[in-house]
Amino acid sequence: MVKEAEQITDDVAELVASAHRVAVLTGAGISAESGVPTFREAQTGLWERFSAEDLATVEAFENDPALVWTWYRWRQSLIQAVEPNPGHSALADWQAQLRARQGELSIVTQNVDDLHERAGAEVLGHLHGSIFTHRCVECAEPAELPAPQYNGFEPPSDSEQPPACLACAHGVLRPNVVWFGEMLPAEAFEDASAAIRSADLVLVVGTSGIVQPAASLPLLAMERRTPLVEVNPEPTELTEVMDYSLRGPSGTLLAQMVQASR
Ligand code: BJW
Repeated sequence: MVKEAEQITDDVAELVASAHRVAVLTGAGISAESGVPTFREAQTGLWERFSAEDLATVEAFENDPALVWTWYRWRQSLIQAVEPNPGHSALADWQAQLRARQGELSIVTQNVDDLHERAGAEVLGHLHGSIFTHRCVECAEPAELPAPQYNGFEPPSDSEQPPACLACAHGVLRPNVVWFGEMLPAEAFEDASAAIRSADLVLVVGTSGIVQPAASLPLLAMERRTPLVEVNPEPTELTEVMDYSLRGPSGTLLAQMVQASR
């Protein structure tokens, strides 16, 4: 039976206060309060006829490289234009506190942004890659690019072609993200599994729990009956396996949790 609450309850405060090894899986919702759209929101501008799921595929990039490339370059500029929010900061503070007591808080994120890092946290793994690095579709050679010249707050009216790879001259560049149908980085997935298996508290923050295999990671907590706590304003695909579901924005609820951990 899931216990739902709009603020942290005494039960959750006790779990937080006694936890020494915490594992946190984050999704797009933790960056929503910074102004980064989640994946279930309608797209705007050049992409208004497409869902994020239509665009985040190899097929979409092969069919219309400029459309998909520009989507990523524009999202990169948006992420660079926004700041971490109190949810990112709370996790960074809690991680620092636990480390000072020889504990650990491991952050595993599905997000391709760098807002956890910019809040001062160390991220154990980016399961779906990073929007800031690029590689050739043919030879996989990494490539350095200048920052995109878009205004992150207004989608551009024209698309641009992805640049050619200078290393092999056959392929074009793509973002180092994981599209549907592609494998997740093995090391990040294994590290995430190990962190969840060895945690004494697992938090699932701001994810719809729709996208596999990341959405199955929290289930590993059930092997040792480790308490599972969800932080999300809405019910998700994972709600029924949770011990507690806190219904509200992560900026508010994670700040309450870090207070309770002191
Ligand atoms: C707030 C908030 C606030 C709002 N505070 N919260 C098993 C069954 C069925 C299908 C599959 C399966 N296994 C694999 C698949 C296929 C597929 C899949 O999962 N499909 C589903 C659609 C069903 N998975 C894959 O293809 C994966 N690869 C794979 O499995 O490889 C093995 C394989 C290879 C070949 C053949 C077969 C298997 C790869 C998945 C890659 C996902 N990539 C993306 C794009 C990354 C690049 C980019 O950013 O563009 O990752 S898709 C997108 O979804 C992105 C996200 O990381 C990911 C998860 O989304 P997330 O974070 O949950 O966001 P939202 O928007 O869904 O939810 C936001 C939440 O925030 C909501 O709940 C809000 O309520 C909440 N919220 N405000 C807190 N203030």
